[in-house]
Amino acid sequence: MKTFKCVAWVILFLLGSSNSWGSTQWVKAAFDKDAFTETKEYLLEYVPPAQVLSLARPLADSRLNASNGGRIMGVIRDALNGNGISSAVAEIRRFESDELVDTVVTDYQGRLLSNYLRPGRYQVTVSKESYIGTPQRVVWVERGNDSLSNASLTPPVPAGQVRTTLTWTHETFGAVRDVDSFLLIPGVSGPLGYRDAGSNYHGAMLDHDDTNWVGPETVTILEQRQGTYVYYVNNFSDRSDLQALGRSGINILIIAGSEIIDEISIPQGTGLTYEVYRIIDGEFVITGGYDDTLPTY
Ligand SMILES: [Ca+2]
Repeated sequence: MKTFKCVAWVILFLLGSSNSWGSTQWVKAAFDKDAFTETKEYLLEYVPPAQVLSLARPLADSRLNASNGGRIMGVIRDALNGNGISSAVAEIRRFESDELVDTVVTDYQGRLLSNYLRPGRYQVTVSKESYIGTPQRVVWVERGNDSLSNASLTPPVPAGQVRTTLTWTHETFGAVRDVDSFLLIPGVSGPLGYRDAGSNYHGAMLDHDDTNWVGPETVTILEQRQGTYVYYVNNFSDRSDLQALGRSGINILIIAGSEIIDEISIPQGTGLTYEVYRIIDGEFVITGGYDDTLPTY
């Protein structure tokens, strides 16, 4: 990140006429100093009274704006409690060349917003100290639009445990409001689901149930048993729309120790319930298919 040692004066102007100085918001700032031959534009986060929390980066390409570029936005949350993670770093690279074009730091609520980027395909990775970083995720940027890339981060998983995190998108993209995850456990008739969130259910736990878009929703197998586990997700809140689950941008990470052992996206299709994987006597099998016969209470 390029920094200035001194700034002669700062011009701040709000983005949009409806903004005011009474709340936290993103503002655009122009820095100017005699010693510098050009004026740079930065994004600042402003919290009254006049406290600048973070000074972000120079615009990747100041010729880009809403008329010829698009941005990547998202929220990064802790998989175990759903809280936003501040100061996580998202690196944005061109898909074709792997060139780093933007580096974004999340704000105190875990929100990220890139500079304007040329329309095209990008790879986004997110990292934060003491958490397992995300794998590269492909995001399409379109002219005049903000593309979404939400993610959850988890601390390393204790030895012998397996954690599955689920994130999705929000209403702007036609996503289901409340996606639920379920786990069938060997020798247990009813699945682990939202009814038992936060408690040890036959050696597994639904760490966090999100009911209002984005996620994360997280399941941890605390002690593996012989037999067959079945992990699946369900459209809880948009029951009349059998295509809604498949357009919810659902991303699933399976994590053991400090390794992401698989990443799965739910494809478009018809149904309320999608089976993601099974563990059969300790062996992972990615099954992947819509199956509305699976029990959801
Ligand atoms: Ca849920």
